[in-house]
Amino acid sequence: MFERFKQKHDRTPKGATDRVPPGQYVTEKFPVLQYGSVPSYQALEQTWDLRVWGEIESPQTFSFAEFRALPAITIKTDIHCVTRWSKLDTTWTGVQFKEFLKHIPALKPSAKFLLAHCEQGYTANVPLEVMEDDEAMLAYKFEAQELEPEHGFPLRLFVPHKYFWKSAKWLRGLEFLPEDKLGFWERYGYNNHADPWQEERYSDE
Ligand SMILES: Nc1nc2c(c(=O)[nH]1)N[C@H]1C(S)=C(S)[C@@H](COP(=O)(O)O)O[C@H]1N2
Ligand SMILES: [Mo]
Repeated sequence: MFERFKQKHDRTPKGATDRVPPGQYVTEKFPVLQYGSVPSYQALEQTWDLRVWGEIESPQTFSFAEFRALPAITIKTDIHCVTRWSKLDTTWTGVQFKEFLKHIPALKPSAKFLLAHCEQGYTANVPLEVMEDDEAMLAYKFEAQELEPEHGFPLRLFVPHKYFWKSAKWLRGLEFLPEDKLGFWERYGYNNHADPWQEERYSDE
């Protein structure tokens, strides 16, 4: 019994157990996971933009340059994938979601949920309440480098307090909704709340 406990915990860096949610193991690697293929872009100013619409005074579109001109922050935090890997002390740069809201038309009082729209139709839903978190952001750098294409270049949602599928890669749109609407994995049986500390992995749990 003790041996099994020890083996399990030996894979975790010293002092980090309180940072590893139940059922997760720590990896130094950065696994790549997605449904579909990795998009590639030629000239971002022509081929990429970010649209915001829904429960907002008027829709808005950011070009690549406009988006990158927004004030950015860098944070260090841990990420947790539902496939059981966690990665500690990852550094991300981007626009904090709370800050982003200051640069778009006012949300209507009816705006309660966010649906992220990505290339190839991938979606992920998050309550706006969760996006108010200090660490929730629209991220474009990992460890001070531009995101790799397979990790979401040129922009991904970043919601580290939820399982990582909510951190939608290749972001193209943000839709503000009055009611929750399930995203891609949420429709396929994953838990809508997706809190790693509660082990909310699947919807029937
Ligand atoms: N657009 C898009 N974003 C996505 C996915 C996807 O299939 N498409 N997969 C999600 C899942 S299941 C995980 S675990 C993380 C993985 O991010 P990574 O490949 O950078 O580790 O991306 C999430 N974002
Ligand atoms: Mo995932």
